[in-house]
Amino acid sequence: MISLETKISDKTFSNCIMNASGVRCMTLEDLSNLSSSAAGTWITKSCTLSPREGNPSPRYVDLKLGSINSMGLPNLGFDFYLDYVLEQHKSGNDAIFFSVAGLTLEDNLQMLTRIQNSDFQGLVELNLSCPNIPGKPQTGYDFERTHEVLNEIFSFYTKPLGVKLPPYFDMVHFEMMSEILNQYPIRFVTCINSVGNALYIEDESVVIKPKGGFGGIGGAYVKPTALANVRMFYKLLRKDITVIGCGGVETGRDVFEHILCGASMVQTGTLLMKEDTGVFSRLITELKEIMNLKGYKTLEDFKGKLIEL
Ligand code: RRO
Repeated sequence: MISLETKISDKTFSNCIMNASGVRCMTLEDLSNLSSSAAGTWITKSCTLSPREGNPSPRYVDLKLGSINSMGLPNLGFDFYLDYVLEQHKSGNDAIFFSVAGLTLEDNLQMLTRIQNSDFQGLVELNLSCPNIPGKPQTGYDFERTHEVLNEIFSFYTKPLGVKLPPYFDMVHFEMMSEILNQYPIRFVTCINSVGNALYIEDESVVIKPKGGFGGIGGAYVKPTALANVRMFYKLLRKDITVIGCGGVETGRDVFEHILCGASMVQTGTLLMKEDTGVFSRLITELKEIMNLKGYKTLEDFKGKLIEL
C-alpha cells in the first residue's frame, strides 16, 4: 500500500495535492467542487477586507506553456470566506487553508485579529506576493517591510500561519528571506506565486487588458524556478517550517520533483484552471505509479532527498 499522507503544522492530510489559492476557489460553488474532489485539502481565494471586482477582462489567458493573469484580487470579501471556513469547522473540517491578502498592513491585522478571535482552527496562508494590484508592491520583495509585517502579526497572532512567497532569483535573497522567516513561529511557506509582471504577445498585441498586458506567469514556464525556491527554502528554513510547492505541476512526475526538493504538499494552479478538479485523481494516480516503480511507500521515503552531484 502506498500512502500520500502528509502533515503541516498539527494537521494531517490524506494526500499531498491541493489547489493553488486563486484558482477555482472564489465562490461557494468553486469551494464545494474542491471539497468533493480528490484533493487532499483546499484553500480559499486570497481575500481582502471588502469584496473586490478585480481588474478588467480579459485578465486570465491560457498559454501553450502555462498561463498569464492579472486578476487583481477579485474576491467575495473577508466575511464570506470567514463564514465559509467556520461552516467547515462546524462540520468537523479544520484541515483547510484560508488565504488572506490585505491591501494594507492594517487590513491584514484587522482580518487576522478576527480570525484569532474566531473558532477557526485551520491554517492561514498570508499572501505576501500578489503581483497584480496597480500601485501595491509585492511585500515579499521588500525585506524590511516583510520583517515589520511579521513583527506586527506575531505580536498577537498565535494560530498556525504560513506565508505565500514570490519567486526569488538570487542566493542572497533566499538567505535574507529565510533569516527573517526563521525568527517567527511560521508553520509553513508556499513557494512560488506567479512570476510577476511578465509580458506575452500574440501577433502584434498583448493578450490581457490590465496594466498594458503585464501579468503573472504560471505553468510549465515556471517549474524550474518553483523547484529552486522549494529547494532553497527547504534547506535554509528551520526544520519545523514546512514547505508547500507550487509551480509548473502538469503530471505526477512534477509533483514527485517538488517533493524531492523538499515539499510536503504540492499545489496546482494553471493545470487546475485548464482541466478542472478531475486533475487531482490523475495526479494522485501518476504519483503513486512513480512511487510504486521506485519502491517508495510514503512521501518521507524521498522528501527532500534530491540527489546532488
Ligand atoms: O488575483 C490576482 O491577480 C493574483 C493574486 Br492575489 C496572486 O497572489 N497571484 C496571482 O498570480 N494573481
